[in-house]
Amino acid sequence: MKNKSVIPFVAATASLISGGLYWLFTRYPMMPEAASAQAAHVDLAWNGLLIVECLIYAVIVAFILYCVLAFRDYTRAEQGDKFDASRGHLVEAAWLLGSVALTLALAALGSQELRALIGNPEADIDVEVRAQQYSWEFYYPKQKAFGAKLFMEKGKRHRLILTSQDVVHAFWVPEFRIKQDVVPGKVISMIVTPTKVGEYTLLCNQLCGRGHTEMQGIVEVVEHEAFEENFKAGDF
Ligand SMILES: [Cu+2]
Repeated sequence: MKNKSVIPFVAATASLISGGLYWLFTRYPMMPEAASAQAAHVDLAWNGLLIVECLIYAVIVAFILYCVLAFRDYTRAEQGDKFDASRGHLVEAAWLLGSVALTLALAALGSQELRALIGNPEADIDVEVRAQQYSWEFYYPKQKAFGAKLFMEKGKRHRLILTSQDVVHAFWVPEFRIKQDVVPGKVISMIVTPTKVGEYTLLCNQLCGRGHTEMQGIVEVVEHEAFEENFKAGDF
């Protein structure tokens, strides 16, 4: 026999579990501080998905709890009540339509965010980023200068022109939230707009050999004056 009195308990428990998870993930974020204009788009997608996932999780937990508690046979009868499956199609249709709508909505949001990230190739500053086992090198074609670190101006759009001299590497600065494979034989461009002055670590994110974990670089983001000053003496 169906026992509807469990509904408040089921609703409260499911909300508590998924609300608790959401609190945990937002209280202790998995991402470091955001330091680029692109990071806002990635974080929006990440946090939006987190909300959707917690809601879906609540529905699933509620459904399982409800089935376990509401349909439990306390009489321990030999044979249970007849199960009425006539409304099953309705549940299936609702679940299918809901999933399709959610998938399309997420795909629309995803393409919009992706366009915001890679749709506009315009840039203020060009930097050629050359990867090789196990170091990074930076060249500024306009300033005609080589750099031992990636020097960037706050608020400017930088076009990073990525090439590899040997194997596949990947450019990754977690604070910028962008990651791009660097493939030998290919020239791949990527736009980054740093928004916070500071020093960050550039990591290689593709296993590229025995020295992979040491393949790190320094990224320094400075204000306009410091950026101009830096190139006065040529290479840095
Ligand atoms: Cu590498």
